[in-house]
Amino acid sequence: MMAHDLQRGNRLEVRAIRARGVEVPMKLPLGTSAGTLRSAALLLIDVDTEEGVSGRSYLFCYLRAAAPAIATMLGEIERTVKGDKVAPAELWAKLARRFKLIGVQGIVRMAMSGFDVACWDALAVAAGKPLVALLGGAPRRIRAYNSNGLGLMAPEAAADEAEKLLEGGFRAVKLRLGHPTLKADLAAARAVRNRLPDSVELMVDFNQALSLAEALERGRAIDSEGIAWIEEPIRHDDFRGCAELARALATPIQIGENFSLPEQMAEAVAARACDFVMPDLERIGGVTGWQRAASLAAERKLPMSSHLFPETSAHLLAVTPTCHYLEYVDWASAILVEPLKIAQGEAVIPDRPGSGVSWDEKAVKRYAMA
Ligand code: SMN
Ligand code: MG
Repeated sequence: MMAHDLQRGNRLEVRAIRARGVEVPMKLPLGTSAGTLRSAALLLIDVDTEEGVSGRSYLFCYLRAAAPAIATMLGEIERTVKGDKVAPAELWAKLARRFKLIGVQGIVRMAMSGFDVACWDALAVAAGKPLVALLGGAPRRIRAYNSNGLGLMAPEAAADEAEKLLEGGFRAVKLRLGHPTLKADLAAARAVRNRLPDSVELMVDFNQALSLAEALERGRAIDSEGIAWIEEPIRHDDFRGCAELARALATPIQIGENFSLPEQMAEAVAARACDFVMPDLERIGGVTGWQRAASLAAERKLPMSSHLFPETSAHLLAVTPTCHYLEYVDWASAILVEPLKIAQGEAVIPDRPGSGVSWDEKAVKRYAMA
């Protein structure tokens, strides 16, 4: 009903899409089992409308080389929707038809998602409401875990870093695992768990490092270590394997950052692949895709967290029936006029029009990709 009203009342028309790449250093390196990241390649998107309102979003490109490729896809999106009404669901459908042959996946889907998020921002700005209000909620605090740093590292170094990550009042942090041996994973998890107060939750993320047999073995070893969830222990799309782990292990299995659109999430959920879900804004299909993902999670009563993009995800989690945790990373803070605030370990949704994302142009210039 709301989407319908919005589209009827809304007069905005797409004029142009601008995209710029920046590479911001991470304060703490992110050492995952699939490689170490020391900087974040972000693509900043502005959707300009004929009415003078602009909507903004950013994408996390993983690889610097992906930024110009995604920008090129945004050029194709602009050619496809220029002059159309800013009606996200209709724009998504039109673009999905346009990209049917290449496939709505990979960077095509990321470009579409980034465009969708910027369109929703424009609608909220035009309505003079925070995004959360446009979606039927109200600004509130969202419990967050600190996901900066805490990569694959030696046990004592990990424990030291984990302690520092509690600054800002965080009561949950995430440790990356997937060391060469079970022994090393267990040592890192134990060192961090023992250093943190009992009231602090500790999640672990394998980034798909393990075979199913290894995951069963390491999962059983971790089961008695007081871990809040085991994330992506095996290939992200092995839903049968994930379901076996979810059945065998006491610790909840968390997946979702690799769900490609709500359709794939529906397959995972149907396979009972996990206990918790954590869709990613740029892979689930932007705000439009997130809303369907939230419905799927609600139907199955699955606690739902976010992956990256804490600024927009905070608005979305506030209207997600099974809202669980916001994943907090500070990567975009370097180029935002008003970085997302964390108070007592909770994200504070800004009470101003839109998502609150706007560019600090001086910083954008400093970190601009060549
Ligand atoms: C992650 C996120 C972004 C880049 C690499 C790894 C990780 C997470 O899986 O969930 O934070
Ligand atoms: Mg992860």
